[in-house]
Amino acid sequence: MARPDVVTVAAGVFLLRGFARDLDVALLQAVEEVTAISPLRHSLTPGGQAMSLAMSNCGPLGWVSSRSGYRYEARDPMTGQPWPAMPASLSDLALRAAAQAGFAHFRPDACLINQYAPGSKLSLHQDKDEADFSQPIVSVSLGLPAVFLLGTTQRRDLPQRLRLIHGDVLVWGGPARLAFHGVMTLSDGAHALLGRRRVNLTFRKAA
Ligand code: MD3
Ligand code: FE
Repeated sequence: MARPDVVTVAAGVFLLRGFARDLDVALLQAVEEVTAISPLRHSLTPGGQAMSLAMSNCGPLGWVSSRSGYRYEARDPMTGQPWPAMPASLSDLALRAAAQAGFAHFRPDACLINQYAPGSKLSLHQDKDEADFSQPIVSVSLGLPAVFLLGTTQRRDLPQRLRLIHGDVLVWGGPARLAFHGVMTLSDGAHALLGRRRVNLTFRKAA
């Protein structure tokens, strides 16, 4: 039975409204420290297109996209150096959010930072580059609101829409771990702290 402040959006998908809001300044500062070392960049898809969103990573492993495919790497291909360490403020938040949603002892080894400018989007996909699908994923939304698309494990099923705002945290696992999902084209706007962008932190146990 989920906690009263956890909304079950679908089987295995838990919404923690505003869970990260009080931490926003510290989270943004942590993101800035990471991206000063491993800058946000528009990676290429295997098809050779630059992604509309800009990404970086912190932690032992980072998710990388290039002409040769998708994979986790211990080093940033842009700098040749290991990814910056995951700040404790980030890993603690992910651990607490996962526990609140019923997933005890979540120790992410990868934090993907996605930055969306107005006009950026993320097409419907599954997260399946990780070793153990019994591990949940934690997603933290900061800045401009976004509409998430929440599908099922079958691409043909019509996804439901979910509006996420600054400070919202989504945890999914179990039957939803391999659900198709995406982010609709970001509308223009200005957020008081982040300005004209949305930043999403995705915490995963990749290895
Ligand atoms: C999965 N990023 O980088 S997770 C990704 O907003 C990615 O940038 C999202 O998907 C982003 O791979 C954050 C979005 C998400 C939302 C709901 C889901 C994934 C979901 C529901 C079920 C399964
Ligand atoms: Fe994803």
